[in-house]
Parts: sequence; structure tokens; C-alpha cells
Amino acid sequence: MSRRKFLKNLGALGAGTVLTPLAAKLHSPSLLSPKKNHPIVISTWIHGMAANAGAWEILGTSGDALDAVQKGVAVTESDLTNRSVGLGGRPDRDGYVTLDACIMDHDSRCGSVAFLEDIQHPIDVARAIMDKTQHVMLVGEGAQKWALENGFPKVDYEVPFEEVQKEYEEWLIKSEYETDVNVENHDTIGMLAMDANGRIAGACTTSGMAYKIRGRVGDSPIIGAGLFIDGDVGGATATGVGEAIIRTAGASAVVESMRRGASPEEACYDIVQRLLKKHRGVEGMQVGFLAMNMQGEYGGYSVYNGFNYALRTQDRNEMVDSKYTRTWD
Ligand code: SD4
Repeated sequence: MSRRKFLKNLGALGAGTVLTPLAAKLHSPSLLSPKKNHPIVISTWIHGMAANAGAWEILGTSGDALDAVQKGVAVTESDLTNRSVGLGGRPDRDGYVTLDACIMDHDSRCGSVAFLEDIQHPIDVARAIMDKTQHVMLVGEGAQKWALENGFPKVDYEVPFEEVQKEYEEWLIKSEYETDVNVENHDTIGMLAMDANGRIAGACTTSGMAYKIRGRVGDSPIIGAGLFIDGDVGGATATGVGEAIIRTAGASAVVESMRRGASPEEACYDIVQRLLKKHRGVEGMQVGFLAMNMQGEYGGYSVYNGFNYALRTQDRNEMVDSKYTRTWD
């Protein structure tokens, strides 16, 4: 019997109805009002706390998950002390800060921008691409041109910032590209939220790997790699070495595991194992995944220890340590 029919039948029971023991059990309040795990928002790393607070301004007042994730990750983009998100980020090897972001909703609508320069909020550009164009993704010069035409101002300050520029100049002396990724040099924000109406959405934004080759784009703006949402199943997002995440279609793989019945944590564990199998011998490669299903259950898993995520619900507002497979030496 469908749940709706079942509840209707229960409602049809008159006040004087004597319930059989089974019917009385079924009539218990816990079954009539199953625990709702939403609104809920999770996001990568410690800056997720502030980002979740931004998202909660919308989620906590019965607003839409899509608006919430956009607003949430924009908080991190505005934090110019963050070295992996927004214009405070580290530059590519030619000294330019280039930004990647994407957003996706319950109905699989999505927008993405990559290799974008001098615009403060790539996530807003990604959302506008989704809302105003028939395309999913714009990159580079064309993306910037479109953003300017559509009212996004070019920032009037110098990027990289002085301190970041200094660090970059020190790096230039050796010019060694390290894919070593840990808590210090690595903190893309990926966010998943479910609103009071049970709709899910996600967003991801980053300045990418420090000192990358100019033109390099990682997983974060790639739908299916850094982020994937399917309103029938749930959503996933990723952080870490983007090349590994793209090669395994990471976020999409997590959602497909959940579709086949895995819990969010199991699904994240599975992709971490697959990724390690495909990248044998690659040491120091941190990758972390977060996932949420349509029951509002969530989980994460990472290659190495050190990955954590921020959780916000009606009664929780805290950091959660992700499970992991390896420890740093
Ligand atoms: C990238 N996944 O560009 C991003 C990097 C990242 O924290 O997550 N940094 O590959």
C-alpha cells in the first residue's frame, strides 16, 4: 500500500475505532511523523561553518536549497584570506588567479564557469549561466565577457594580493609543482543542502591547485566530477586533487552508488577505493568526498586523514571528521 493511501486509511479511522494491536502499533506517532532530516547543509573544511551559516539564513526560513548553496559558498568566496577559494586564492604558475565554480539543483539544472579572472563571485556567474543561458559551462575570456555584459563587476583591486604574490615569488625560485594536498594548502568548498521541502542542491567553488599550468581546470566546475545532484537519489561533492576526481567521474560515481543502495558514507568509501586502485603509487594525493541522500542522511570519506566537513541541522552546528583510508607519514 502506498504511504499516502496508508495515511488516508488511518485518517479514516473514526474517534471511537478500536485498534487491533498491530494497527495500534502502526498508529504510533513515530510512524505517523517520521523524523525529518532536513533542512540540512554540509560543506567541506572548516570554512564550511561560516558558509553553512550563510546557507542557513535561507534554509532556516524555509527557503530554497539552490539559493542556500549559492549564498553559502559565496561567503567563502568573499573571504579574501582564504587561499583556495575566491580572489584571495593562490595564482597559477604565470601569476594569475583563476577561478572555477559550479552549481546544480534538484532537477539537474546546472551552471558552471571555469578559468574566470577578476570576478569576485564565480558561483553567482555559474548560477546566472544556468538561469539565463541555454548552456551549462562558460570558460576563460568568453566567460568573463559574458559576466561583464550581465552586470558582474570586474574587481578594482590587484590580484594576487601582496602576501600571496610574495609566496608565489618564493615558489618561482624552485618552480616545483607539488600535488601534495593537505589541510594547509587545500580547501575548496563543496556544499550540499536539502531544504524544508526536501529539495536538494549543491555548489562548489575554488581557485584550484596552487601554481597550476595556466589554463588548467580541475574537477570543481565539472558537473559529475566535483559536483553532482540527482533529486531522485541525492548529491555528492569533492575536494582534493582534481585530476584524480575527474578521471573517476567522482561525484557522479558516488551518486550512482547511492542509486544502487549504498549509504552516503559507503558510496564515498567506494569511490575512494576505486580512485586508489586507479592511481596506485601516487603518494600524498588527498581527495575527499561528501554525499547526502534524499532522506537527508550524509557521510564523507577521504584518502588521507585530515579531511573534515561542517554540518548544520536544526539541532547541530559542528565539524565532523571524515573517515579515511590512509594516514600521512
Ligand atoms: C582542483 N579540486 O582544482 C580542486 C582543488 C581543491 O582545495 O579541492 N582544493 O583540483
